[in-house]
Amino acid sequence: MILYDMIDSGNCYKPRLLMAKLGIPFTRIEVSSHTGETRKADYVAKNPNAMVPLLELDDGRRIAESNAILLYLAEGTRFLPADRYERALAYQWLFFEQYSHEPYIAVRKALLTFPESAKDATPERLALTLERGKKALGVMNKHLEQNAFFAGASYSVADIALFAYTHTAEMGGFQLDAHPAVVEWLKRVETDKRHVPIKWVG
Ligand SMILES: N[C@@H](CCC(=O)N[C@@H](CS)C(=O)NCC(=O)O)C(=O)O
Repeated sequence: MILYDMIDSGNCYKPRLLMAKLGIPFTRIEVSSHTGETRKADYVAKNPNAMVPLLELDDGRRIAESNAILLYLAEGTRFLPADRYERALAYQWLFFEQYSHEPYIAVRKALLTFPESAKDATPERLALTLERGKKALGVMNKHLEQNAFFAGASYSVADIALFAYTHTAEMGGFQLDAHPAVVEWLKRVETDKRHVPIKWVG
């Protein structure tokens, strides 16, 4: 399989982390938004939404959207709960990550650290992303005060999706110390077997 990838992207880290844990070999092709490669015609022909990650299967079919890629790779493994309710919880947290977490926590980090995003870092946008990102961390913390992981009793794709940008949230100006159950969960994720850091390239 080929992963069209961007090394410092949390969305791209999600499939890299799962493939590392599953021991799935893959070819990595760097397509960086920093240099505009995601918007070049040959890449847009592969993913009309002009974003990474994109997984290309051995038969040439492709899957976009990091969480859809996670679900594809996790099918039949310990990373997707077999129980119907727990599987629905995994979906719940994947949708939460994309609608209530990533647009604030990932975006605020990009606004503060990507030179090409500096022009978009208006005080209003920084204030909104801070408020909504803190809310998301609060929701996670409340869940984790009662549960070790997000979907049932064990580590799943939901933990991978939420770990991707939570572990670097401080780069976006969020204080993780204010969310102690989140800090404990980050340690649990980092010590789960075959964990790799964000810049692991296979
Ligand atoms: N919802 C998408 C979001 C992917 C996304 O935001 N990718 C960024 C890198 S983290 C990107 O490719 N941006 C392209 C651009 O800004 O031109 C997913 O989860 O895969």
